[in-house]
Amino acid sequence: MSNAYILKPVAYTLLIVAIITGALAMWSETLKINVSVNTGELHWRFKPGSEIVKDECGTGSLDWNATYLTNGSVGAERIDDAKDVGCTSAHFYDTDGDSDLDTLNITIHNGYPWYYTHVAFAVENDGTIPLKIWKVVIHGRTTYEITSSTGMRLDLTGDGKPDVLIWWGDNFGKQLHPGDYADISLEIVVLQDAPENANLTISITMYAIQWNEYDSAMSSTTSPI
Ligand SMILES: [Ca+2]
Ligand SMILES: [Ca+2]
Ligand SMILES: [Ca+2]
Repeated sequence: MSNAYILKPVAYTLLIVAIITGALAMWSETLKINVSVNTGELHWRFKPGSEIVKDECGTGSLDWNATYLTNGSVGAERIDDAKDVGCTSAHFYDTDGDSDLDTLNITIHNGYPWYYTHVAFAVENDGTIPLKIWKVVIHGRTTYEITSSTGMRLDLTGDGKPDVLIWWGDNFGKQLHPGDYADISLEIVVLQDAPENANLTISITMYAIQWNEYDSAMSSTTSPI
């Protein structure tokens, strides 16, 4: 038997062993991915101390008369025989105890037809997500804009005749980043058909929406005014 004949099967055997050994010795290393989603908070509130009332109660302010309403225009003046018989109060409240002011109560005391008042305030984003001022629901009516030329006439007694008129400063669609705030104001006029000795209440709810949903939300809605 020659040496060449003997070595040949040995060489095959070594080769096979080498392959098996290589597979067993292959190193490996793993990478892990942990997914954690921490959501932010969409939150806004009335800015403390921001309320400004034109004919504030207790100040002795002469009343304002909605003289220009005969032309359908916003605004008022103090007529020559102006008196201080009506007044307006506006106060913020935290109704759910979370330390954020969520409600603004506006009360007109001893109002009468053509009595005019103006209330300004600020809303601020105290959350962590940018938001846009979306819509407002006034006495059950949803609107996304109130033009200064028309305002919104409200029948608060249910007799089909409007009792008050509201104009709203148009900040709808304004974007507020966390920490930002925006000034908003509304004007209220008592109309001729308002009843005497009545306690009329207007409920107003404002809505904010996350900034990136505003366009799609608006595309599916139309303003009633
Ligand atoms: Ca007054
Ligand atoms: Ca609150
Ligand atoms: Ca009415």
